[in-house]
Amino acid sequence: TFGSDGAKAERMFALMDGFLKNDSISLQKDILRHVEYTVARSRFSFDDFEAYQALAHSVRDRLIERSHDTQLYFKRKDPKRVYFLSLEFLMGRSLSNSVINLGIRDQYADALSQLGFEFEVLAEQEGDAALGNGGLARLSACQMDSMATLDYPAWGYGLRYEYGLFRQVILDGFQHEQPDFWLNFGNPWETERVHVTYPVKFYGVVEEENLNGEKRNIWSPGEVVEAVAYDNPIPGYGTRNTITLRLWAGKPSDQHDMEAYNTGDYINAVVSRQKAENISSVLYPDDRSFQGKELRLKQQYFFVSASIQDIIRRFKDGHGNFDEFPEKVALQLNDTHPSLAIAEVMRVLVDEENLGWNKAWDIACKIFSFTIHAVIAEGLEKIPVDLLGSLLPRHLQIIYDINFKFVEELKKRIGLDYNRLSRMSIVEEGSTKSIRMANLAIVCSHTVNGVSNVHSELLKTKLFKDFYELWPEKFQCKTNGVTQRRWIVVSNPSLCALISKWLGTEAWIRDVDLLTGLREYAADADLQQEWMMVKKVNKMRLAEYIEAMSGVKVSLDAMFDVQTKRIHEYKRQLLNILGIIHRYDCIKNMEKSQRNKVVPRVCIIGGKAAPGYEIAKKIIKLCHAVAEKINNDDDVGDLLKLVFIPDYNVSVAELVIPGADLSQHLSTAGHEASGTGSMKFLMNGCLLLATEDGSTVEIVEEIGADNLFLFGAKIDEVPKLREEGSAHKMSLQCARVLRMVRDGHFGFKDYFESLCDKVEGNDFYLLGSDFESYLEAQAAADKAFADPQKWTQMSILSTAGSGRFSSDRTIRDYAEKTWGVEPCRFPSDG
Ligand code: Z15
Repeated sequence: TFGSDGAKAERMFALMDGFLKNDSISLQKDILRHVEYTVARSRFSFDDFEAYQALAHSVRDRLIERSHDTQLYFKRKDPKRVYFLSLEFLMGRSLSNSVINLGIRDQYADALSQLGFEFEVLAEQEGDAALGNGGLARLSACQMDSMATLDYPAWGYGLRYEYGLFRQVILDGFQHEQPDFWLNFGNPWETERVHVTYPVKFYGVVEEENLNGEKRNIWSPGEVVEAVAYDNPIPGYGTRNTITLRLWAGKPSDQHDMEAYNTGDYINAVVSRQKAENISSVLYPDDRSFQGKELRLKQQYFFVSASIQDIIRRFKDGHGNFDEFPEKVALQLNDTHPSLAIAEVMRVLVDEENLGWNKAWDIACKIFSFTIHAVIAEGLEKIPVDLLGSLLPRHLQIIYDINFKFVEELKKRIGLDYNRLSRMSIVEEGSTKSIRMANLAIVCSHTVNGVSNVHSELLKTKLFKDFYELWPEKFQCKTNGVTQRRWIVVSNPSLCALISKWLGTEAWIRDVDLLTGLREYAADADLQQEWMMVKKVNKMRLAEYIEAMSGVKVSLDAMFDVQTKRIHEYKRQLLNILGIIHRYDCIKNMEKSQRNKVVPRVCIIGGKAAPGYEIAKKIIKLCHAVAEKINNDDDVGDLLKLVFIPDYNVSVAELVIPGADLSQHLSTAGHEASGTGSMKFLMNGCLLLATEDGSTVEIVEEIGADNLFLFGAKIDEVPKLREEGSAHKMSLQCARVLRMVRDGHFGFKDYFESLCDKVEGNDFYLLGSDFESYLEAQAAADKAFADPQKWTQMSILSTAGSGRFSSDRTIRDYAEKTWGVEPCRFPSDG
């Protein structure tokens, strides 16, 4: 197989030492070699950060080895591959996750301790890769872990932002944003692929040409930017398979702006080359609000175009005929953000591969599937036609053509129902004519899915009712899940050990349904004792962190009550804060002799507000103002503390979630598509206090309504409550706490006025009407916490019932029912 190069290949093979070894001495040698030659420090003098870098590079070597094996194996077997396209991936740290998935964490820990280092301490040196905002982005990361672990021949594709999600800094209780220049000290996990580059074109004009009697559309771009691949290995657990997350960065192209050089404007030409790098420079920090900005559209097309070129190149390497394309390629669109991929595939197949429209469309319709994360129509992306037409003139034409043919077809199916036709059209007419990206994605995808049962139903009955009636068979549900590798094994090692001990196996790390085995011991006094100990240890870690961050000392006997997620009105952090004010008010007004009956609480809130989201920023300030008052009130002491954890991100979550007793998921029913934070808390034996929204409905099915604290209006009650208006349904208690805020009890009364107005005005998110029920659920939680046996049993049953919420289940479901891909496992698990 080496042809004339056989001799050369043999020689090279003889020079290889075989696979890297994982015994203590080999690991130590490797780490020190990297200290000396990669980090370029003397092995007699290096600090923790340099030790981390060397350590990471030694892990990277092992990952690269496995990636090579995996890719060669995939190439030989040539299975159908799935390509997961997402503009956001929240990977967090990689070190611990990698060594655990490689199965060599303990070996590394031993090797390091002999060198005088502690693995955990070095792991803390790593910064987060925060190339995403919130739930959608962390979901992508969890799903990558599951695709690798389940041996699917999968690739992730995204954008290599130089600035990840902003760092949140709190000054005087106000959020400030600081840039996250995360590549500052290098990124040991990625590999730059200097020859995996593609030109990506923008602007310019399209001209129709007549080539031998055939009409062809020729796009002459006005700007070309080069996309360079950066590969990030994703190791599976309990398998040698290691797949790739390929992220694209913008680099100036030699074709970039030839004109400028020719006209002698050398300096400006060089400066303008720099602009190419801007495309991938910064992540948009807005969770679910689109703005129609040109740079954002450029980012979307840039990563889509490079990915499609890469996928087609891989296909052509071994296949000559595009008829086979749908048997070899599945493309998953993570929300509408990558949906220009549809127009791009059509452009390549029609304009460059000359397949003809009908054949190209037939192929496109067989390869795409589409996940919707949005809940409300306002959350859907609409691209102004002017913007699209200037940036991507040929794509706009293609989308018009797709729409023309779709609408013609639709007329045949439903007749001339113009209202419905205009609702379903990909093109929205109106003051600003625009492209409805979700409609485009639905028209072309063979499968469209929501992310929880209730969300999927909502898509069928409300948001995309017209499409559901036309194509009922396209609509599926794929309830989200999270990976137990990161959210138990990496982040909660003590719980991990305890579970394995009681189940007598570690098999649940790959086969999470085995967790149900804990149910039979839920009432066992010994397990309960050990379970409480684990929680205590995790609370201790969290308490230390809280003290270091905020100076507040908290009692380990208190219930640790956590709400951490992006700040959004619909997530109702404000309801939580109003509840805390109420609790404070009750303690203040209580007879001193009664205070020993109060269940002590540490209320923990964390999350980022989008930089332009004023109300969310006010909520953060209110939280700090209330905390200031409560935490310094000697009357209250340990009975109530409120702390805001700044800069909530993946690695902070890994610390906070295992230490939580109770977690709150307060979205107004019908607004949270799924929610994935709740699943992480559930896995860690944390009890939920929640509305019956998104995936919570399914959590109740798994663990039973008596193992969590539900409250509030149900999804179908919400519209009626809104109609009724607010005046009569606001509870007295709610009015009272709002009064306190308005009266300046916590200072800044003018600043908080608009928050109070919202609740006392039309109260769209129904804080007023849910308040009483919320307080009842809180009281039930207090009561349960006062009975440690009962609480611990509920906690064990939460973990035991969390199996359904593993991303392994979700991914297997996608693979079998949506993508039609099968596992392709490298033989040997070494
Ligand atoms: C995002 O994080 C989510 C939805 C969106 O439309 C955007 Cl733009 C970002 C979240 C949902 O709000 C959350 O309920 C869901 O669990 C998550 O996506 C993953 O599906």
